[in-house]
Amino acid sequence: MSNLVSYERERTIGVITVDNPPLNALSVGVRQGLLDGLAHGLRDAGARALVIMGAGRTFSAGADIREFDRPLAPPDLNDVIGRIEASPKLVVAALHGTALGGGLEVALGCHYRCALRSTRVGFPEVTLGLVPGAGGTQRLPRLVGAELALRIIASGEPMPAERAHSLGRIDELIDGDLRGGAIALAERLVAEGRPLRRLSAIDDKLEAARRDPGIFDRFRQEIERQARGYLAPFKCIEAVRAAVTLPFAEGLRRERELFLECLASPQSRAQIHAFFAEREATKIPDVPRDTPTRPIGTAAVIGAGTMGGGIAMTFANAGIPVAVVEASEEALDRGLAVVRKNYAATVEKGRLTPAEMERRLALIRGTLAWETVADADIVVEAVFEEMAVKQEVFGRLDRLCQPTAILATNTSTLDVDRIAQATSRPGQVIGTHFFSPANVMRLLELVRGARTSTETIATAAALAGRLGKVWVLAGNCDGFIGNRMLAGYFREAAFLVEEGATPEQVDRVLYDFGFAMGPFAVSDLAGLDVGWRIRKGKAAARSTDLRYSPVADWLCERGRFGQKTGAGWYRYEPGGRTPRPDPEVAALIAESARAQGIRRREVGDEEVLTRCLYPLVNEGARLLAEGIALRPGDIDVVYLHGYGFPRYRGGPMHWADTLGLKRVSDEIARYHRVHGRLWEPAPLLRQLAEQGKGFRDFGRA
Ligand code: T1G
Repeated sequence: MSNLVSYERERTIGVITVDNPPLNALSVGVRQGLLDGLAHGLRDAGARALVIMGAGRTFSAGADIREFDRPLAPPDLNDVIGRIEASPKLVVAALHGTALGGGLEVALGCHYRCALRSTRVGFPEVTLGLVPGAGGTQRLPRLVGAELALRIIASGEPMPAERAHSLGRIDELIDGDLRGGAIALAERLVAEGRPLRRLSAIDDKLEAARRDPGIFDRFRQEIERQARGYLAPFKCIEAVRAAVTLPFAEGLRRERELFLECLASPQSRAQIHAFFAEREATKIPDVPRDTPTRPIGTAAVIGAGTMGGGIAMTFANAGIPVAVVEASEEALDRGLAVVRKNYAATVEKGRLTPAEMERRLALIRGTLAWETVADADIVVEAVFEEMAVKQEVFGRLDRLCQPTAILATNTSTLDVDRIAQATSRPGQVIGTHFFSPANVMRLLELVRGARTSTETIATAAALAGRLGKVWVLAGNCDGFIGNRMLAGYFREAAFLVEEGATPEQVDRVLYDFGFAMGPFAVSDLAGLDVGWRIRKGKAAARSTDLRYSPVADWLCERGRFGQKTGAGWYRYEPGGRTPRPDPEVAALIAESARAQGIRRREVGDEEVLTRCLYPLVNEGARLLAEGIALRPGDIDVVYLHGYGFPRYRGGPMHWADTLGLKRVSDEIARYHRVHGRLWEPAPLLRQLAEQGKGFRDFGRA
């Protein structure tokens, strides 16, 4: 037996154990080991039945995703599962941890399944741009019916074992010793003479769908909106439809066709890139995994505004008691009322019980007494975005907080080092840039100052995990990673409409690319006054020789802040959120063009797309060269989780690689010739392009 899969018999039950840390991925060695283990069990005359289980923390997390960038080596997982299912001896799958993807498909090839209650089972393939490729789309419908199988497979969501048990996906829940429980179950099934339940041969559960083939089109319509632009969810529907309309063997062949089509798609490569980039982002070269961290038992947030309230909710959602400090009773009451309203809305949607809402609210303590921060292990400042205000707050916190407390700033653009200088503990100061709404958006930019200690970084990273955040470590600069890159995106959008495009054309192009909203609709949603205040703060420092579009300022001067005032780049019906083109805005844009001597012209969609997205790539290359971002994948993670970049494109840097950096670099050079200094190509981008490389090669020898 290989060291990846072992076989031993206990009484009359042969136990086949997969041991491929950390997650028993079904690598080629494991697949071969399963075949060998099965053959051993069938030869073992003393074994009347078999159990298949996983060692370590989980049954199996599925196929080894790292094998997907090369031709799939034999033995094929379908063959392995087919042999398990055809076994003349009864086979029980014993599940714990996560039985996902191919792992769950192996379990479905077994005749019975048992699991610890803590187990989660699911088909996450669709989140990788794939469909289950080893019989999952053919066997699951035969177990739970086509309609439920559609939802399970196209959602990619794992399911707790108890719910799976109620649906018949798991036959028995085991408490305590899984191995012992599985062996006992196998012995009982044999003693009772229970049949070898081969799902490939059972199709009574498909009758309902055969009588109502409309379920597939209804389901397609149901997911149309949120799966817009994605390929895999719709291929999942086709695979399940094949289970209903074709004999098993043909259905399996159809599934394999769909799987290979998805595997070869740029969408799957992008989503697999995102999967690994999210994990790579948590590896900081000078902050190893065993860096000591400080325990975070209690927190405090300074400021109960939109950000402060959302951050407080994030702590409460993680079960961490949090004090919220405000300057006035009125501001505090307003902030806490918003928190309660947010929770109530979640309860309304059925995603939180009233009891759980009260439990979380009880963890949030509003106060005007700054002394409350004295026992906090971390304090997150979320006050007005003005340096003087933040420095005053940090000086006060430094005096009031316990010596070991971490002082975090939620600033979105200001200099973390200057904030840290207001304290006697710069090593314990870090940027924690939450994205609004903080209790919903998963991205957290951790910003290391020049003197932020590795222990502080490690502690903040561990906390980010507890808060359910996807975090990326950024160096300290104006705008860190995300906002610094975003400046060019909005700048070019404003320039394009002065040159002849319209706000609705620009928004449509970015929407069609895959963003939920284009730049003008986003600005109206977020509020134009936010950027206006920042621009006014920097007006003195702005280079006068660089093109600048005043239209956004003009809109703000007219009180057009966006949806909240009923008008911004678009106008809105009272209480409405549908953007409507506004002739008044078109006139302002034309006036700005005239004042700058810009001759308006027809602007094509391709130019709109590249003029808006290439600045992200160009600035991203600069961030890499400056060390503000450690990896191109880190930048992609920021944009996927913080800015709604479509996941099936992989993020701006991955997307640029799919275009080829030579093309991107040449087009940026052309824009540089036409539009001047703002389009100065980043040296790293040009260098990679000249070497025929991609960002994927950055940092590799
Ligand atoms: N293949 C290869 N590596 C994997 C892996 C996998 N399936 N799953 C995790 N890893 C690596 C991961 O990159 C990280 O590496 C380490 O393991 C720990 O992972 C044929 C086609 C199971 C919920 O999509 O969702 O089966 O950074 O940090 O937080 O139909 O891992 O340490 O070097 O995520 O405890 C379907 C993917 C595959 C599951 C555990 N399966 N994994 O989370 O650990 S396609 C999946 C996860 C398939 C079949 C189809 C999570 C987890 P490193 P981690 P975790």
